[in-house]
Amino acid sequence: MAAEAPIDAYLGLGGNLGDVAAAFVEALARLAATPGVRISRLSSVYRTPPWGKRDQPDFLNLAALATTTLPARALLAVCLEVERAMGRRRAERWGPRSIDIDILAYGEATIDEPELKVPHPRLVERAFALAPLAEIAPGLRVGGRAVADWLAAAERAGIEVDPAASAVVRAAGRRVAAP
Ligand code: GSY
Repeated sequence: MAAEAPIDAYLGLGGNLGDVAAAFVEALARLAATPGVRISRLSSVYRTPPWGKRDQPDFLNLAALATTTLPARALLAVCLEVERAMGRRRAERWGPRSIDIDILAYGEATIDEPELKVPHPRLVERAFALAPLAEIAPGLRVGGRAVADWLAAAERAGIEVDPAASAVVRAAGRRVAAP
């Protein structure tokens, strides 16, 4: 079932195993090839210290605007299928992973279901998700506050744009992203 009008959904991609920039490129191409999903904006790629479990490699993170006619649950199923198709490895909670695709926001909807909580429940505490999201949607309101304001209040030590990974994804993004 399609949503009535296109919705601006914001996805957070992250990973810290293998060639993460290449994984982002593949994931974005798979998302963009999905009927009802258009990747219309991409942030830079950020190198970010691991959150939760500290003794693991730095992550790369980016945010993507997916303009979609899919309902939120169908979009979640697409994200999980892309992760599965890419053979995501994740042995432990908060541990290293090759690719992670989270729905950070689905328009301004609030969804609280066992399998899907939107906005992402830990978004406002996670500078690694806020920094890329603020680049493409600074005014997006989450919990009554703009993303840029959440980021300004967040601890963002060690979070930096990765120019090389950003260039790789930006070049590929020109092929998959449709404004
Ligand atoms: O869903 C988030 C996966 N993840 C990350 C991440 O993407 N970036 C950083 N910096 N730390 C993380 N810890 C987990 S779990």
